Amino acid sequence: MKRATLGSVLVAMLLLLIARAPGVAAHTELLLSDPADAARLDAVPTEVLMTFSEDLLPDTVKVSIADGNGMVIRVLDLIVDGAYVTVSWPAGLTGPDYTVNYRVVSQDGHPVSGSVSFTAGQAPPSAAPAPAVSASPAPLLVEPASTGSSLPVGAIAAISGGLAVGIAIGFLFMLRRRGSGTP
Ligand SMILES: [Cu+2]
Repeated sequence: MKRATLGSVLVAMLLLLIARAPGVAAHTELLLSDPADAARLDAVPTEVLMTFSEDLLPDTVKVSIADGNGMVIRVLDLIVDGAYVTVSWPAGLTGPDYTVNYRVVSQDGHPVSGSVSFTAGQAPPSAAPAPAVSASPAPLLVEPASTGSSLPVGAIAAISGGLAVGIAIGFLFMLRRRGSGTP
């Protein structure tokens, strides 16, 4: 009885610890952004505006923008005002796919990261379209390796040889029985 009570107290304490662990409880989150996530724009924006649910520690805000062509630019030209972040659009990115990655720390000290992705403008025309049909199809038949074939063939021969001997013995027994059975 006493042991059971102690056990349940320990379980309750453990659950409390898990609930208080960073990352489990709800912290700062991005409430909205402009451009919005999954937006489709005609041209790249001059700024990206992000609104978070809590005031941020200004020096902790890190933003980078990646395009779909492998370029990632860390944006240093940004303004943090309470829960608002204004990011100036950097030069050097090519569209049409963009991902804005952010990492912020709110007043409670917990880091939160995430991203906003959108498309802007048209995809540049591809210089060399990939050919749809291959000129030389891959061979369908593959020759067996000469080194590996000798052993299995021998094994098969031995097995079939043994089988033939067995059948022959069985056949002889049957003939003998039939011969002894007839008067
Ligand atoms: Cu938090």
